[in-house]
Amino acid sequence: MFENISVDISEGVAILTINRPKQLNALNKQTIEELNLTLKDIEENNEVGVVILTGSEDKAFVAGADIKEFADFTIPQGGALAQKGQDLLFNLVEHYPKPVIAAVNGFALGGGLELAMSAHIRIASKNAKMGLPEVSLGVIPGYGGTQRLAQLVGKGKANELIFTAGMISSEEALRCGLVNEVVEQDMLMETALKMASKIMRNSPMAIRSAIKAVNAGYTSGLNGFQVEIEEFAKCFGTEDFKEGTSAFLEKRKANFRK
Ligand code: DAK
Repeated sequence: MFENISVDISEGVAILTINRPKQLNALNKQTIEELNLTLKDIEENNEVGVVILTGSEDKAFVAGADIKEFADFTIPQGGALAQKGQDLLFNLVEHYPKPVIAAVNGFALGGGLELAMSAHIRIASKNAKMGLPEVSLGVIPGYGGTQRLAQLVGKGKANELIFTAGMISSEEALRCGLVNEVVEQDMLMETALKMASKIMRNSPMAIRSAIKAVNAGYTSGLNGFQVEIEEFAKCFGTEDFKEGTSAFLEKRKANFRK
């Protein structure tokens, strides 16, 4: 159905694969739009509890924004595309109400690392290489990279990675907190699926609230503690809360709806 992505939904997990291997899965406008449409569709799909984002083949997750597309941009075009891209994809992923795991299977550079950083959790294969090389092209990260990298690894390390335009190994990414876990490449999807299945044992409504509360602390104008109180209170009115507490008291496993 789509030209640049494939979607595979099974057992509550939607695997979205960016599928432009000849361009190392570089993100062009069309791919961003296809991801946007698919994510919006999946948001309404009660059969899906977790989304996994990955890249096709074993060389790249996403090797950046498609350089051919922005090579001759003007200042207004750059600003418009950055805004549109952030709205259509990167902010959508960060605030997505279902957990999004990035399975980083190779190069995650520029816009590719920015996409992985928008996800809630990152698992990388050993061969993955990550970096924000934008300044080597005369631009800065435009899809939230200056903000999200600093949030994940701290300002000093983010500055180093951005200013040097260098790439780091998956092991270094693990050490600095950029990824949650590193595994052999042939274990990557299995590990992501295992994590998805652990997540799906829990209340989707509570997880949705947790996503809102955690993100609020990183959103200017919002007080994360206050949002936590509000979301905490809302939980007491949910079916999931009734099911979770009843299951505990009845000494059985909770059976939450997706
Ligand atoms: N865009 C387009 N094509 C790409 C690409 C990219 N980002 N990365 C790789 N490719 C293409 C190559 O051109 C090559 O195509 P052909 O020449 O075969 O037609 C093919 O993928 C295979 O790549 P290589 O031959 O280069 O493969 P190698 O193994 O030698 O090297 C590499 C792998 C990942 C080290 C190398 O491909 C590389 O350095 N790629 C570029 C990495 C990079 O600089 N990425 C862009 C970062 S900047 C914006 C918002 C955000 C951004 C921009 C604008 N606006 C809102 C306007 C973000 C910018 C970035 O992401």
